[in-house]
Amino acid sequence: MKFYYNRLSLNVRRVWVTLLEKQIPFEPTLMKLDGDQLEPEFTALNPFQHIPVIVDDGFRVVESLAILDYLEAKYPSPSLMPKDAQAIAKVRMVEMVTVNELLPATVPLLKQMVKLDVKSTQLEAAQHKIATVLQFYESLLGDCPYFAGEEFTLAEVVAGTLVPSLPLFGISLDEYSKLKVWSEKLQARDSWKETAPSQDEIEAAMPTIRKNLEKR
Ligand SMILES: N[C@@H](CCC(=O)N[C@@H](CS)C(=O)NCC(=O)O)C(=O)O
Repeated sequence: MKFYYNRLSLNVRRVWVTLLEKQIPFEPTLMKLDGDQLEPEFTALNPFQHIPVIVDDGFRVVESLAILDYLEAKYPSPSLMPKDAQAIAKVRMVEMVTVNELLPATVPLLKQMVKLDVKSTQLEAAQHKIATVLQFYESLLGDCPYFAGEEFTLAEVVAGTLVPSLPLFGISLDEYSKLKVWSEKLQARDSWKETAPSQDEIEAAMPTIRKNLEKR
């Protein structure tokens, strides 16, 4: 299994954590996002010039959520997707809300962090959206340890590789007590520790992050 990755990419980290949780052996290819993604050889693999990409037995998969579904189907043990209809719906809701609501809402905060111009109305809208998502997660957790109940699933992998980073953008989790416990528990797992970027790595990547954000 070839895995095209970068330690600072949130879209990559959910795939990386899944590979580790499922103990799937893989061959990592580090991609520097200041140009490696534009090389013809990589563009042939992913015409959208994005990571993550995996190539398994010659079969190429792009789009992180599609990769997670592929890994779950091909390497079903340990299972990270429940069988019960409501539990499946909860996992998919959390995945999609993370990718479609929470992740885009972090962009204005990231821009502010790297000192790019952002309108205060955009910042307020982003903060409001993030609060709505966190409240949604908090009520979905209810009294269960994980989103779909007693079992750790892909919902944890997808939301749990973003939510613990929110304090870096100035968003406190203090108001969301259940989510905070959940987040701390995930960060104690070996797969989270192994894939967490260090402060030095974050600082070294800042110029590239800034350049990529200027385009958005
Ligand atoms: N929807 C895609 C998004 C992938 C994506 O945007 N990856 C970023 C890294 S987090 C990337 O490759 N950026 C390089 C670029 O835009 O040039 C997925 O979930 O895999």
